[in-house]
Amino acid sequence: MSNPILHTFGPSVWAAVPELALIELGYDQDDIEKKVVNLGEGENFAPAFLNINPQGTLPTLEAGGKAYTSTAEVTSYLVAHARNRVTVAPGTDFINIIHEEQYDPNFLILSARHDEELRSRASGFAMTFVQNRQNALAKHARTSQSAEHREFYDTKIAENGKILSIYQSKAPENVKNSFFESSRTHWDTVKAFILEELPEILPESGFLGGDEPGEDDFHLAAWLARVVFVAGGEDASKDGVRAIEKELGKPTPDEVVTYWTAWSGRKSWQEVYAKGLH
Ligand SMILES: N[C@@H](CCC(=O)N[C@@H](CS)C(=O)NCC(=O)O)C(=O)O
Repeated sequence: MSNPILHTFGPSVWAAVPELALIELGYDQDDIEKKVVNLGEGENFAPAFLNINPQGTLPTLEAGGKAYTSTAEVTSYLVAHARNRVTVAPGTDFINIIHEEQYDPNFLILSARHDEELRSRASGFAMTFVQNRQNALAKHARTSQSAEHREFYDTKIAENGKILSIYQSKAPENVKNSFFESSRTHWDTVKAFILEELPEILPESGFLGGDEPGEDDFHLAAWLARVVFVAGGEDASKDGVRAIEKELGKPTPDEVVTYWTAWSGRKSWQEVYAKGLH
């Protein structure tokens, strides 16, 4: 039987979860074939990829004639099929929580809370990303192969197009203001999670899964790395987490610093974030 195929992309937050897991679980490089789907070019919107994962998201894993189409499914497959019977603490309900839309780490990159932040998004990476996605959606939606994904394309073109029109200053004032409002709420929710929820659940040392990272930790590590990155952090090493203070407006909770420090000593973390946080 052919090896499983992991559809992945270096800068993707959620694809980092199975990337961390593969290393922690002792997979060899040739156990899994990797296929890069460039999200920055909207390659995930190609009908051929939607035929595998109708949501068009990464990570996606094809294994044993089945497609695993969410981060949680992909990662639990990898945990269940680890080489040499490496075992880690199994995932808990925490995985569902960290994937709730209110904590979506991807929205942070696109969000804008006021005009100045909007100008910065509209003249930087976010604009290129949103524009490329809209172009790719329009291109693929025109092809005959896209017919069975019509609803997907219509929804995505409308959602992404709304953000594009805000960036291009073409959206009505009320649409722009409600985007500012939802961006503020989103950041406030993420900050409250870091300041109030995480200190309650993080251990005094080590990981949620014990002395070694468990399944929950793979998800939390990638999430936290992304939030720190959006707050302006690049450095994955020991003190890198402190970049989040620009957003928190207060010291990083000790539990979060300790947790980050534990990850920063792992080979998996050092490899996945070798070129900096993302
Ligand atoms: N809830 C999904 C979210 C996955 C997700 O949003 N992945 C991002 C990359 S980090 C993606 O593929 N986005 C593409 C898109 O939304 O167009 C999961 O956990 O698998």
